[in-house]
Amino acid sequence: EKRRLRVLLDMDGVIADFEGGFLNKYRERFPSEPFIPLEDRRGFWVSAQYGDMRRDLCEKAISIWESKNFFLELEPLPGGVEAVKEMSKMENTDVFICTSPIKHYSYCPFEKYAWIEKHLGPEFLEKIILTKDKTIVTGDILIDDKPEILGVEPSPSWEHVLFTACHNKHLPPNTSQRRLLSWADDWRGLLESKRQ
Ligand code: BVP
Repeated sequence: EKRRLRVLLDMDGVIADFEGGFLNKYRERFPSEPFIPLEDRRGFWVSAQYGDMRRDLCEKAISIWESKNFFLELEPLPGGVEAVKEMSKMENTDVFICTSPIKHYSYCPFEKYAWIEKHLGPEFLEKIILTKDKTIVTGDILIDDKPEILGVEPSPSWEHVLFTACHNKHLPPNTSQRRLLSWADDWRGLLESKRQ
C-alpha cells in the first residue's frame, strides 16, 4: 500500500524566530524596562511571563507582536527553511504550514503569507493553514513548539512532536511526547518512522 505522509509544520518557534524577534523589538522599544533573556523564558506565553514580572509589561509585550512588520521581519530559525524545502521535495510527502494567527488581525495574517512567500517561495502560499484550532486539521505529524495543543477534537489524527524552544527546553522529560531538538536533529528519521 502506498500512502502519502502528511506533515504539518508550525511557523512561530519552528521555522520563524518569534522569541528572538520579540526580544529584540521589545528592548528596542522599551530600553529602560526589564526584560527576560531567552535562557530565562518559561512557559509558552511570552505575555504571561512578562505580566508576572510586572503587571503592565503584559500589554507592552503584546504591543510588540501587534505592531506592523513584526511577523514579516522575523528571522528564519537555523536550518528551518532548508528543511521545509527538502521535505516538500521528498516522494510521497505533503507538507503544510499550520499556524495560529493572533486575534489582532491587521497585520499578522498578511505578514505570515508574505513571510512564507519571501522565505519559502510563492508555491508554498498554497500550503498555508491558518487556524486557531490545529486539532481539526488531519495529518500524520505536527511539529510544534507548543507543549500542549488542544482544541475541539479530543483525538487529533497527528502525532505532536515537540520542537525544542527556549520556553520548553526545561520541561520535565515526557516519555509520551517525542521531540525534535532543532533542524539539525534527525527530522528525516522522524518522517521515516511515520511511514508504513
Ligand atoms: O501568532 C502566534 C503568536 C501568538 O500566538 C500564536 C501562536 O501560534 P502557534 O505557534 O501556536 O501557531 N502568541 C501570543 C502570545 C500572547 C498573546 Br496575549 C504569546 O505570548 N505568544 C505567542 O506566541
